[in-house]
Amino acid sequence: MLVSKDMDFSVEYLKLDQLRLLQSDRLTDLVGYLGERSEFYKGKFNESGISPHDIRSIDDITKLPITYKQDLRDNYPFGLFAVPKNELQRIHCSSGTTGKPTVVGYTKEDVDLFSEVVARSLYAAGARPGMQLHNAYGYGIFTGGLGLHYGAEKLGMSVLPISGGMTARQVDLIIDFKPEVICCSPSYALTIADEFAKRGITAEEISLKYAVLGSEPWTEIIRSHIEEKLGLHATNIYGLSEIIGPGVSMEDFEEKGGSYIWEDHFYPEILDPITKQPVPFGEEGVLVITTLTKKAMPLLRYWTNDITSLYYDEDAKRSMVKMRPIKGRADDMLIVRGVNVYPSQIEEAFSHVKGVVPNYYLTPIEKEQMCVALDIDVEIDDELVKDQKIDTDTDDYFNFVGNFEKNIENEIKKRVGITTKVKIHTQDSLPKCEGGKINRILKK
Ligand code: DLL
Repeated sequence: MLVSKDMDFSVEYLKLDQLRLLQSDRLTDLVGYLGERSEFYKGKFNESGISPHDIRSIDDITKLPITYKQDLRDNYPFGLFAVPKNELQRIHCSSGTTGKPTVVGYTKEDVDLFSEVVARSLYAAGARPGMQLHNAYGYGIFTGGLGLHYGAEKLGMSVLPISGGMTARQVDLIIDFKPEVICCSPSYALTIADEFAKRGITAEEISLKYAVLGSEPWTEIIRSHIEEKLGLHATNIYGLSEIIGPGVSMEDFEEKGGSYIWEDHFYPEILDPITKQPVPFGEEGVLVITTLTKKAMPLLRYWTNDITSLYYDEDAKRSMVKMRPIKGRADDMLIVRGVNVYPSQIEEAFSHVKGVVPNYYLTPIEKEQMCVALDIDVEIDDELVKDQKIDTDTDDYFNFVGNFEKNIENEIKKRVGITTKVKIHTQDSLPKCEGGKINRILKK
């Protein structure tokens, strides 16, 4: 697909055998490159008795060692770089909150690649050259702000680099500048949507047509709230700083449901979290990615810790593989009385109870370092309460609230298999996302 004279996205439509040939060529080149230039991978190859010559096609990828976040930490800050520092054009760090950050370096070619995959992602999201992007991702060492910025410019869009926070000002500028596209975390898009609603501005009056949302897990209930309140197509963008940043995988605005992995650059595998062996195609496991074309800090089989599965969609426009929405990071999994639970599963259960507003927090209750219960605070739609036509200080209201909470608890029990204690709150009363990623798990 030729988007403009210097932008050609036709690789997204390659036939599978041609794609595998491209990936094979790129992987063999990469392994040779790392064997010559990366002290870290030379060591890894020696340890596992591999010679770069053993890798002849993409099917040999499972012979290669897995790279973990701990490898980046152990080699902080620049130990995984395959180029000298004077060949770098940019440095980003992970947004991790504990310990030293993980550091990622980019050559000029890498920055170009980053812009290309983000431009492709924006295009899949519905953005087109000439449109304006309201970029509410954080600028700074986080890859979201600059990543989307360069990608949008590459696509030929104009960018308002507003960054996250100061919601009232965000909304003022959306009203005045009339951008067609917005990007931010899904939880921050909800906050922006609430601010429009508070001002009495309806979806039809808002200029935005497309929202490019990611950096945290989200489900269909959040999508439908955002789409309805802002009157746009909301699509999912995935990525992680270690691999490049946003733009590893992207949903198409006319398809939704799952996102293409730009596998000409990022080769995906799904491994079993315990055995670390590939699972049968289509089954769930940990997403592991090999960067086929990066120069400054290529990674072989990087263990993202994100849980998903791969699939092909018969009606898909492009030929690349898709992944289902990330269920969560393996670290975010709660074990409630022996049952494994991701916050996204609770969020999904909310969508089966009419009137739940997906602003929620989970508090695991621990006894002797085991999670024995889960308390849930979640908001209820004002309209649903108004429709009851009952005073809030009456027994009838008390019963209505009790029944609503029970409905949610039952839905969670049915779908997730755990017993929870749900407390509902009036709309807009729980803390909102102020920009950036939200943490929905609270510690008691
Ligand atoms: O969050 C990069 C990014 C920026 C992606 C803007 C999308 C949009 P990190 O801070 O390194 O990078 O965090 C990466 O965030 O491993 C996932 O656990 C989570 N994550 C990112 N995108 C999604 C998504 C950026 N669409 C970590 N769905 C990843 C679910 C996501 N989780």
